[in-house]
Amino acid sequence: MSPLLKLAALLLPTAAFALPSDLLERQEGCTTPAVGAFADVSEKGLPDPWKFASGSPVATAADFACRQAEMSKILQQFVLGDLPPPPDSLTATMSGSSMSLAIKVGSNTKTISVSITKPSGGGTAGGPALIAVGGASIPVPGAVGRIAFGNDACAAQSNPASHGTGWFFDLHGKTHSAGATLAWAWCVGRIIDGLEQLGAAKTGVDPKKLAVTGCSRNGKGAFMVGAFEKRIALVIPQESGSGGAASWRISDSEFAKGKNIQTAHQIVRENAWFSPKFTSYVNKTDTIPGDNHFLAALVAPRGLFVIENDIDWLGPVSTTVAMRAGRSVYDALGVKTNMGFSLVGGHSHCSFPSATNANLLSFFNKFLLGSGNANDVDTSKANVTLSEWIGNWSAAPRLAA
Ligand code: MCU
Repeated sequence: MSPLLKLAALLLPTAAFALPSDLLERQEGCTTPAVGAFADVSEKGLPDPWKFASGSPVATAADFACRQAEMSKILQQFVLGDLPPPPDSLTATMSGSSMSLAIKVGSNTKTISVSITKPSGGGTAGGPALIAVGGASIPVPGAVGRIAFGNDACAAQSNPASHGTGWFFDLHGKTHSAGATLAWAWCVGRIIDGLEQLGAAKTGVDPKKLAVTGCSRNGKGAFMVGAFEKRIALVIPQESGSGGAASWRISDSEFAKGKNIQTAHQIVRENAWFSPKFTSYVNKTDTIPGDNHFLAALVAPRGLFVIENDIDWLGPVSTTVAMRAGRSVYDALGVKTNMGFSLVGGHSHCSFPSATNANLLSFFNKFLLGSGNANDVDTSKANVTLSEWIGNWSAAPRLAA
């Protein structure tokens, strides 16, 4: 912790938390435990978004913003690894359709280039654009530009041993705790820094009108980018399954029932998507004081359209429960339709079903193109009992987003 944060923590009231002051951080107007300071729990159900780790209730919109800071840190501590602060310096230049970013962290430097297809008709104010994590497999309205994010170059996803490879790790060190999906969120943040620095007249893009998408492993990434990078207006994770829209706990429960479903204990043996810190929790996911409905709660109240499939491996029951739990958070914020959950099966992995076109378009229209309302979307036919998983939550407050 920086000396300034330490001083702030010392000066702030700590009564709500039974933690030593050096384990508290002042952030976004809140005093929250630091990453590393959260205790293990023993919770079969999904952790309650309406209760702080200290046990205090989340009663106001300001409380919820603070709980979001906690949820972010919990996921970092147990699953994702640490999200570093912005770099020490970043210099962006534009040449044709290519944006170059010279980035410095400590004594490490890296220059990367990003390809931008400018939106049509944006004028000097710029237009909306979709950041595609490794590519997009959804229909995109013509007026929306494209930004290609080469996520594998930022943090590799070949196998568990590829942790530490990529320009994120060149800047932060090979042993940095971030798993690939969180590293991608940091790298996308640098693309947005570049867009902001250059301005719409040069890039053609309005940085306040950004969406992110990706499918499957890159859908996990799109969800993480949206959850940890607040400058994204619309988040569209597609068929992210385990580690994305699915809940670790519910996937374990489905596995115990004999389903062919991806679990935490399998996923860390397959790839480097999550932090090495996660490994000690993959056989006891009920001790983590968070789960993946927190991802939706972190995107809230911004636009979120979660696309899933009925493929067993992705966990249709798990994604349906976790994302309905997420929608209940949006509901409490008075913006239920800002989040849609679309599980339409009967098609191959990452092929977009045309039956979903109109619902997806309603999200582009509302959050990027400024017209109309998002449709009220919950299309899953999975047979689930939400109360089994969130029945122990405190009564949701009514908060204005
Ligand atoms: C759903 O995303 C992954 C899945 O987590 C992996 O287990 C599997 O190997 O690959 C999926 C994927 O990325 O497919 C393209």
